[in-house]
Amino acid sequence: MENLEQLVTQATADFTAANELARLEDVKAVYLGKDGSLTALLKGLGKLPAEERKSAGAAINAAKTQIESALAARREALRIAQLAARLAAESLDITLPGRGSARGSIHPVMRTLDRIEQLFRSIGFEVADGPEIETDWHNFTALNTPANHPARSMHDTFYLLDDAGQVRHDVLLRTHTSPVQIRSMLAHVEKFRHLDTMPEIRVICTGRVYRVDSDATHSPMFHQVEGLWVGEDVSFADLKGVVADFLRRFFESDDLKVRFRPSFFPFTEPSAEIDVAFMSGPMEGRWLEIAGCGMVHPNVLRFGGIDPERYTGFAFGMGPDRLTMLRYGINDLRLFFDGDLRFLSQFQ
Ligand code: 2U9
Repeated sequence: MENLEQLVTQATADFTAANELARLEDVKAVYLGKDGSLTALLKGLGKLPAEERKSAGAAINAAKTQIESALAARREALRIAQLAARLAAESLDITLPGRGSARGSIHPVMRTLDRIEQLFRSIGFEVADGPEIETDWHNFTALNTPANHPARSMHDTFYLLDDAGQVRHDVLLRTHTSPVQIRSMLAHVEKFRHLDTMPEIRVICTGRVYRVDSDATHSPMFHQVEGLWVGEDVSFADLKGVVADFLRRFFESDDLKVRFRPSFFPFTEPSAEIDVAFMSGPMEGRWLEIAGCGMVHPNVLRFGGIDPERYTGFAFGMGPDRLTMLRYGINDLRLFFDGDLRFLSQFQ
């Protein structure tokens, strides 16, 4: 019996000495485990004379109960201590001031697009948009781009794949916003089919376009703005006036020089490249290529459902990414697409 009391005392002391739950489980095995001392005592009962067995069994079981409750008490104490330590370590100071939420800002290229749309709306243009996944017909055929033209190759254009992973040559990521103009012409003609003379088309479209190209000055996704004006007496002189006036207003520079250099595009004839020169500032006196333009090719008018014998039109296209770089003095196109807040937050 004395042994049993000692055992209980020793077990309780050992439990108290265990400072972690894992250690406590090890100590428990020493007393209550398969090879533990209490288990051994219980097993030894069979060897006792029958008259001693009952009282010895009762005493061992009483000791076992005491050890088990000492273990449970220690377990609970350790659990509470552990919880207290966690609460202390992970405590929140709810009196600290909040971090606040940062204000977002409009992306510089989107600012340019908004500004361009606003300037053209002010002279009676509508703003149209259309799908970024286009048909080969709307993107190339209707724009008078011949079947063997390099722009149609997979080196230059992203084509979509079919379910079997094969390239589909009839669906692509639009390479310019021109298909939106084709859609605008077709919709306009349809809308005014009942009239003898259709009202003028004056439309610009802005949006994302895609080409297989990537370096410091080319991104596989970039933005375009295109304009189209079709009517009965629309001339190259109108084109020059509209574009030069737009550029002077866009750059807020009345003395901006604008020149038109002959060029070639499949969708316009005649065609021109547009250059500008600033009369002051860091770019003073340097001619910079800024846009392209021309009179809409008769084939393109026809694809748009318009009679080229009766109507003429001009079109122009420009890159708002480049316009934004010039307006804000940005030298690397990739800054627009990196998502670096140190750059973007300068346009609050
Ligand atoms: C239709 C008919 C004609 C749009 C045009 C250009 C010339 C041009 C470039 C400027 C910078 C593309 O982003 S860029 O590299 N664009 O030079 N775009 S004429 O001509 C059209 C459009 C639609 C129906």
